Amino acid sequence: MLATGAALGGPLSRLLGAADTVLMPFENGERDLVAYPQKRPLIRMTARPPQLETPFAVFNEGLLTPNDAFFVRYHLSDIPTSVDPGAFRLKIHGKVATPLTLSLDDIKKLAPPVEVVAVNQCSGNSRGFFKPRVNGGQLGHGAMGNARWTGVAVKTILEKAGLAKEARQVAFNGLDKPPLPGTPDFVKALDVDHALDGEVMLAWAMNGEDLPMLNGYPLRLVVPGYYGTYWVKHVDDIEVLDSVFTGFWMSAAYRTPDTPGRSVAPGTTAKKTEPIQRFTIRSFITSLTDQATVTVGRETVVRGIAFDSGQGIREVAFSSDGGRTWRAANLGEDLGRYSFREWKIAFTPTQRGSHTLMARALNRIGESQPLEPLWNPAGYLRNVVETVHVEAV
Ligand SMILES: Nc1nc2c(c(=O)[nH]1)N[C@H]1C(S)=C(S)[C@@H](COP(=O)(O)O)O[C@H]1N2
Ligand SMILES: [Mo]
Repeated sequence: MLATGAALGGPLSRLLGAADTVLMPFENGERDLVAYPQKRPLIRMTARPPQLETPFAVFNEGLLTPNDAFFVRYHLSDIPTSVDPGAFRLKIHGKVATPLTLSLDDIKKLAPPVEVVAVNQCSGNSRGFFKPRVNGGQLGHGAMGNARWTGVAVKTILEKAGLAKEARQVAFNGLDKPPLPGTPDFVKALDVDHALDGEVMLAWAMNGEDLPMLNGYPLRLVVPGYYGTYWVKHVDDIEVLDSVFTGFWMSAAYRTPDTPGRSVAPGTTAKKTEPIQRFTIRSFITSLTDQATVTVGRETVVRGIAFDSGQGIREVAFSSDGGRTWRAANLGEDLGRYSFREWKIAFTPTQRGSHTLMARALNRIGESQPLEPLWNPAGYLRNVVETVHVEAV
């Protein structure tokens, strides 16, 4: 199937009804759907390293994103494809009283496991919609997922090692390696206070099962409310530093303008930047896709999801007239403040023709989504109110 699709070329294979490509709604949006180990067919953005996006329909199936549908993001091509759980060791070193070398069994026995339902989202999720366009993976809305994570608080590990007084940041490194000596290794750092907050954890399970290899087996960092770039996969090295970490992936990459809204005028650059931090607040309609048809005079229940950086969703407003009037949706089950929150609302079109549907979330500290997109050079943080056009017949 796959070889045929590739040989025939995308548009033709779509005509023939082959299900092996999808078209994202922006320029150069054609992508292959490819199944990797432990994964169902996902939208492939790059092959080396694998970068896979979740088909958006998955977000309407349930609040937790199944492991085999969860997106995959890597920077470096030398990624682990198998890890021996018996031989795996995690090192904790640097500004600590007692450097540690822990096996997976040691780690699982450190303390009763902690659990959180939390969204992992790439900073560049939805980058393909930026206008003007920006460099980087041209992603749709599928570089996010919500899972129940089980593991040990990083606090527990750091306290076992004993932090030195001068400890300032904690750097996390994983098993993936740069393909060439000159390429900087993927290492991310958190301030000590953040690493000690009891929420940042090293997870070994996702939705009750071992992490899929492509999502960081056997251990990954979970940083609730923060962009995926901090969620280091295959973590085997934790170094406590007495200074601010200056590696490439903190000091040059994954930075946003140090301006209100972390945005600049489209097409311009920022004078000052800072490391990317927490999620912006977002919401999506998941039950209806663009160009779907609805029936005049018949009630349609519109469903969607909302999330923010952990303040908690207070309200989701829904509009079926392009933002002229809004009604509050009903919020669904609360799986915790870092989770997707479901919302639903009844919609009965009274007139034939096109309807512009929108959802806009508000959180407990008054943050909401802008009606006009904000812009930054790296294409991060998109959270404009999204629209879905449906046809009432
Ligand atoms: N070891 C390692 N961890 C990593 C990365 C990486 O390149 N290497 N990419 C990060 C980025 S930018 C994102 S968005 C998330 C994606 O997590 P996922 O692949 O499990 O969906 O992993 C993060 N952790
Ligand atoms: Mo990312």
